[in-house]
Amino acid sequence: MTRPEARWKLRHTLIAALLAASGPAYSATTWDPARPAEVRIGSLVLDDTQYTNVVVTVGDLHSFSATGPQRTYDSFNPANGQVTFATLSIGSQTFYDVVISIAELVSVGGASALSALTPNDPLFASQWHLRNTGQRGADGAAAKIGEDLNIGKAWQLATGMGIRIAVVDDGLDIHHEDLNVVTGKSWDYRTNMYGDPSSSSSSHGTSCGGLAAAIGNNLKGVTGVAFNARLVGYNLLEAPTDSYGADAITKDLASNHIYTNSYGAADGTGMMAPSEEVWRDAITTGITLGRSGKGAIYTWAAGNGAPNDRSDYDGQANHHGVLAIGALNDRGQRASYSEPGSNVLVSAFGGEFCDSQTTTTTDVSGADGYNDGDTPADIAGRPDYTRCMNGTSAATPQAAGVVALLLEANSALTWRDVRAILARTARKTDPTHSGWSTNGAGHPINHEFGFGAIDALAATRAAKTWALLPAQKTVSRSAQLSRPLTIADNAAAITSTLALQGSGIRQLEFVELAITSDHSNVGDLEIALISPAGTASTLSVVRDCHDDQGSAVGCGAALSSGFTFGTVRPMDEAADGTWTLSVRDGKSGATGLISAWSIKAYGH
Ligand SMILES: [Ca+2]
Ligand SMILES: [Ca+2]
Ligand SMILES: [Ca+2]
Repeated sequence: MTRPEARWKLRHTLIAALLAASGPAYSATTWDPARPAEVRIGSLVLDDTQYTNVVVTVGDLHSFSATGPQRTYDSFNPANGQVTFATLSIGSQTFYDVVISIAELVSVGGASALSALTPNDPLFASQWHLRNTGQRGADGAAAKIGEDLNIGKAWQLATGMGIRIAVVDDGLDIHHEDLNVVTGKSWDYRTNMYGDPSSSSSSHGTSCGGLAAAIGNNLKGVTGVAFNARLVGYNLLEAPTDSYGADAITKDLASNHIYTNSYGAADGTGMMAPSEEVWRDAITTGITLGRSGKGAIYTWAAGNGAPNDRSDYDGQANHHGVLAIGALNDRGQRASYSEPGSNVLVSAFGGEFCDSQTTTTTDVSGADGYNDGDTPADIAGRPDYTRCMNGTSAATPQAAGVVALLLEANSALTWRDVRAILARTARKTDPTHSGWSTNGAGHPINHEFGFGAIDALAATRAAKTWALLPAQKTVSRSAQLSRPLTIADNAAAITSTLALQGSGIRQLEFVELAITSDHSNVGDLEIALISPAGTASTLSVVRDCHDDQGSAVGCGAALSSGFTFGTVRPMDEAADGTWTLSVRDGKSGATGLISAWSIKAYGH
């Protein structure tokens, strides 16, 4: 408790400091200069409770901002006794993000359970992925109430304030009225310099950016998941070289917290697509050096190639350093196009197609983009917005937005903590789906959804009290094969085992499987890795591959120089024990041998 004299001094310091700044008028928490001892707080969030008309005396001023963007909530941190006010009005002046210590609590007017925040953005009501009230799609079918990110209450805890998200895509409309873009820090790969990454056709990135972080509560357009986060745009897809691909995901690494990536290997072909070494090196740099060593977070689209494709065939989605995101429709089912896979961490909402129900977000301003103002299927009279964004492309920036909430709620989280929180707090969506099982650590898992639908409230709450994971351990082991394994043609599965002891990993985070085989058509192969606890990760299924024109072709000897799969499914299981590789050739004709296989376990 501060002594009275000191309090008087601090109060005068505070008021003088506040009055020296300037900002637009806004009514919320108020301070009456005639009663300088007291601040009247309209609504204060602590844990799961909102307190109203809280009157406190001020101990110390820690910081404030004279300009927005403002928070939309006031919060009390019991750990340090500090209150953060979204806005504080003194007479006609308003200040933002004012942080004080409370000297004394004078009175509390009321208390109620935490309520959902309803942003005032006019198109929020159609953003079913944020609040699913059973909105009807273009086909007249109603969405399933509650199948959404569960974010309304989470916004009382965090909104992405202070977090910067890089949208790596085909561009970003940096002049859009509803996007908060950091000035001068977007990159144009057409000229390979800072500049304007947008074009008349950069609809995809502009829609992704809005899903992640369109400005919320500004009486305009839509609401982003992290509606107080800021964006930069990198138009990699305008010049998609390997070196630019590595550059884009490490650009301004000291300033970006999250890189959201809604692109990847060709969809629908069934072909294996290894990642490039320069790209893997860039991810390693990002998760090692980003966020002052806590690691940048990479959200990655699982892919839209179902039913013929799996995300397991995508060497980027297989990387342990990315969070692969699947897509759900407005009924909480896997979207028809969303690729299943052992690497899918969690799912967000992509909808199906524009003639049924998709997501509503920002579009390239004016007569460009998805909505040119004259597209009957799209939002009439609002050419700066679209209701036709879909895909794992739409789900992935939603995940990035939720990650921004987590990082605001707890800036100490490493990228691995973020992955663990998303997995452990995910909701078991489409619970009667036959693919659900429980892994050895008790987590529900499903190849089609990962650990389930992202639950923003559960994740944000968990972030606030999260005990950081210990340092990561890794261990690699190769199977000891006395001779190459023959895969019997169109026959029963063969198995091979690998004993892992002394890893020191009590809780797995990720497991890689590398297989080298000369099999001449990998599309004949069903491949699964079974953990010591018995959790099976399907990594390849029998299929036809397709070329760019959609014609059936062989899948080729894609394992001839080795290929690395990845799985999150054994998360939190112990690593030690017997790992089993199961391989079945399900088509007669092509044959081959497995000459080597190995695993690399990541955990703690
Ligand atoms: Ca808005
Ligand atoms: Ca437009
Ligand atoms: Ca065969």
